[in-house]
Amino acid sequence: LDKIVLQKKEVVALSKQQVSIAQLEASEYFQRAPYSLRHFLTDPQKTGIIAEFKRRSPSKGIINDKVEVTDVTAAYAAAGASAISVLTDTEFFMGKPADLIAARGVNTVPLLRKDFMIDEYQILEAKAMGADIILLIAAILTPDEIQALGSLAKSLGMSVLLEVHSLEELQRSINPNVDAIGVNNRNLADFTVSVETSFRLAEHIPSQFLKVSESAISDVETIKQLKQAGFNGFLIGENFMRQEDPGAAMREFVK
Ligand code: IGP
Repeated sequence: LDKIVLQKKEVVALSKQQVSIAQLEASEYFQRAPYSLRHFLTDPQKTGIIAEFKRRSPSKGIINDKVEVTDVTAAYAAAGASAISVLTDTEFFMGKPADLIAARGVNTVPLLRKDFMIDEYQILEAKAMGADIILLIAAILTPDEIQALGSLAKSLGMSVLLEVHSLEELQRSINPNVDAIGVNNRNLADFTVSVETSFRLAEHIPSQFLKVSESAISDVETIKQLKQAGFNGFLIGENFMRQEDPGAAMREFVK
């Protein structure tokens, strides 16, 4: 994680030199009113699934580098995704801002900019890319940073997903700018996974926040149990992406 944050600081510094805030604010998507994560996650016509486009991960290496972001995300939405997550990190996940921009062009569901947000500039970038939701990872941010980044995102009309992996992270990081708490079943420090993490933390999440369970979800039975535990959202990446046709995999999964 330290390595990712250091690399991210370099990327942000470079981007700031290349694209001014005025340029971000002038971009086509910056003025659009974002879709609400809450609205789509609580829509009974949708699945609650936040389907992810992820070509590679540090833990698994290449997952799928043969598919197009527009095809896959449009198929996810058609299969009932409540939202779509697109990795924009290049170094570790083989994603790019252009992937999110392309996904925006073909989708009318909320899009999550899945990246390691450490600077307010990245929130403005996310808005310019057409994102509706930003991710704040408690493991790499201080409570003050989470508050400030969340407050900027809210002022832009975006939804905020706060990712936690432990009770301690949850309690120190939670604040009113957050819309949804994402319990990451994957420990980002050692990559071990356990859905128990979600069941353990569920009762500690105050009811005004949406509850999202993230990572290592591969069967419908788990989703049923998570729903019973009060979860509204289910972030699924690899289970779909490792298939030749991720959209068809999601269709099969929800039918
Ligand atoms: C998806 P999975 O196991 O379904 O592919 O997990 C998502 O939760 C995972 O990609 C993720 C992630 C992150 C990636 C969760 N938090 C933070 C990058 C950064």
